[in-house]
Amino acid sequence: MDRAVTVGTRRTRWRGLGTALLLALGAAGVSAPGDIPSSPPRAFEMIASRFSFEPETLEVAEGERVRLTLRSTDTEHGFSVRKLNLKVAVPKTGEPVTVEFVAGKPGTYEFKCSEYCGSGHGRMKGRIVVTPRAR
Ligand SMILES: [Cu+2]
Repeated sequence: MDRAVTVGTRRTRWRGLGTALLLALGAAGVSAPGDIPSSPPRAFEMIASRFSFEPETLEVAEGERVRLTLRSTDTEHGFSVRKLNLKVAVPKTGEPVTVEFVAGKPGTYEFKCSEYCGSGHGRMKGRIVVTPRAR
């Protein structure tokens, strides 16, 4: 994977279509059919440190494209969302890691640290809450 330094050039893009997820590394844009919005992604930043994520909860709207930038303040952590088939390492250098995804369906998507980081690793988790769009 590309290991450039800045957020803008280092990116893993994920697209979600309902429960079917496609991984497109380095894709230049989102052109998937269906209900993917063409608006720019909603950006969030998250700090990983022993033994929590800050913020612990992200709230996004159904179908919204999300760009999440993670940083570690201490050691190597990981960020994984099993229901979104998403997993990324968050290096101990503090270098930012950006993931993009679309949370297609309303619900709660738990995420957790996927890299053993010490005694509290097991409680290092949080959630993405996807709220339904008004229809
Ligand atoms: Cu951990």
